[in-house]
Amino acid sequence: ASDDSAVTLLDYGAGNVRSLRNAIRFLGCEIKDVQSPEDILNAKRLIFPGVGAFAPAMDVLNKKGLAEALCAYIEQDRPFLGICLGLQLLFESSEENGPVKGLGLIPGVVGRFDSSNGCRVPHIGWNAIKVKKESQILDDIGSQHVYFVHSYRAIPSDDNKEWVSSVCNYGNEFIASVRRGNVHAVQFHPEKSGEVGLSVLRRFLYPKSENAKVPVKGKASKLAKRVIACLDVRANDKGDLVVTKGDQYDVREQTEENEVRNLGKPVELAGQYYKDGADEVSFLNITGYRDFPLGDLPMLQVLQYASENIFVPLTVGGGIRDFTDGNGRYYSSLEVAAEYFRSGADKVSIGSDAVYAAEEYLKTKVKTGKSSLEQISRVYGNQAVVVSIDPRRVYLKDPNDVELKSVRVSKPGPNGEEFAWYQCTVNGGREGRPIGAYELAKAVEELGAGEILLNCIDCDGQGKGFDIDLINLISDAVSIPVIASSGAGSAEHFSEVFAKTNASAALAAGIFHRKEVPIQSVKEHLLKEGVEVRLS
Ligand code: 1PR
Repeated sequence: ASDDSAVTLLDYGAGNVRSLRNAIRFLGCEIKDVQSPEDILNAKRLIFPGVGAFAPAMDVLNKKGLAEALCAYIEQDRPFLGICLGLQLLFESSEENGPVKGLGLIPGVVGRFDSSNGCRVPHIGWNAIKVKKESQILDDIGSQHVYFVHSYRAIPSDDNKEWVSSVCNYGNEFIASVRRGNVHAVQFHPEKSGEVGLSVLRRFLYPKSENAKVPVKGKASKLAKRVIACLDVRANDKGDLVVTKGDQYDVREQTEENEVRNLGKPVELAGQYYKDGADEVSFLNITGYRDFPLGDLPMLQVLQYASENIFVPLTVGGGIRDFTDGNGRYYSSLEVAAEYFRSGADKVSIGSDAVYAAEEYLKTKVKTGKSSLEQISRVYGNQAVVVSIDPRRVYLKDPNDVELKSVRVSKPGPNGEEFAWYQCTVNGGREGRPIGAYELAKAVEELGAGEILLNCIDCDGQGKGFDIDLINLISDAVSIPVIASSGAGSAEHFSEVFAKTNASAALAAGIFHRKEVPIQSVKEHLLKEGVEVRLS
């Protein structure tokens, strides 16, 4: 690519910007990284993806002299695109661990979403936005949904109205984008917003190729319910990484050879799900609990290849914990997560290690800050950390038989039991632990989880529908988003889970792998049932 197609990226090293790099390269641009304030002043086009928290970001900008260069660049009305925190930093200040002073270019204070009005925080997922004025990069966005992930937001006011180019609704109205001349910033993630997001980036990167036109007017939508495709990945007996799928977590065929069930190649299948309209794709490295994932390079390669062509969020789980390898080299869970992020993950998912951390926390009532969950959440933000729960139903005749939270089940157990508690397991469901899914969910929320992936071993692979009792128990217990998982057998199961519970997303594996129900038909069914969904 010629120098003309180069874009300057201000990556101050606080987290994962691989997704954005992938998207820029996919669109044919070369990337120059900012090393010094001069690089900002010499940029032809500058993209500023904010990651991490407000205060440390401002700190780095100030210490490296970048804040001043950034303000000068913007004051000169040169082509600029801020993303997420890259929008928030333009404001006067933020309440995030603050008040903390921002760059002060736009009047207003960035505040936290209010979870007291029933909105789950972080705000994670897809909304349509309302374009307020001709804004060039958003001109063909119309009522298509874009992907947000944040806990803080700026709100429109008389003082900043000359800047506000679009707004969105989550509890209250907040600023989805700003624009003045050549300076743009968006609260959503264009690099994770599928084709529509790529088109926003393209309009910024190639302004001349797009004729100015009258914006397609859309209106802000409710947060869409997400449909997530999940790929359980492991090596088969020949050593090839395959997408597998269990019945109640047993992934071996019921044949004489007892081989690992093989449902396809991870990169191919994930790419297909992106094209089919999955709102997110998750990879679970299901033998991560016993095989160290950094030794498992193919898994990192899967992630690298998949992320080059998938422009919706990618979550990766399996094996996130502290580890000492055969040579005595110690790896912290933070290093494992960092490697996943570097390879293209937008979020990581922690299973077993979160159970141990929650047990410890409930026992001591002390947050040590040392668990993988706490450390990763502190460095990358809680929106980047999912806790995956693998509970198994334990029926009870009398709810007083256990001290853990139980529920009255909608279908009685095999011996007519009317109650059950949900026991957490570790190591791929192999070991039951003395903690319930309810207790775990509340504890991990306090320890810094941003989202819960709620499986159910009893329902996994059965195609009989999600465990509504369990999903209600957990989604009512926490104020972070809950992803319902395990048991989807038809499009109706998705509308059922959204009608009967407050789940923010529903995940399925088997029906998608076996091509029984296409993702698109799940979306169309949900739309027919009046559920807000993103259609790609
Ligand atoms: O404990 O941090 O190493 O993480 C291991 C991760 O791997 C956990 O997230 C755990 O859920 C997952 N895992 C471990 N063993 C298995 C297994 O199946 N043997 N898979 C496993 C979990 C459940 C879902 C599945 C849904 C939907 N699989 O991922 O995709 O149940 O399936 P369905 O739609 O076909 O019913 P750690």
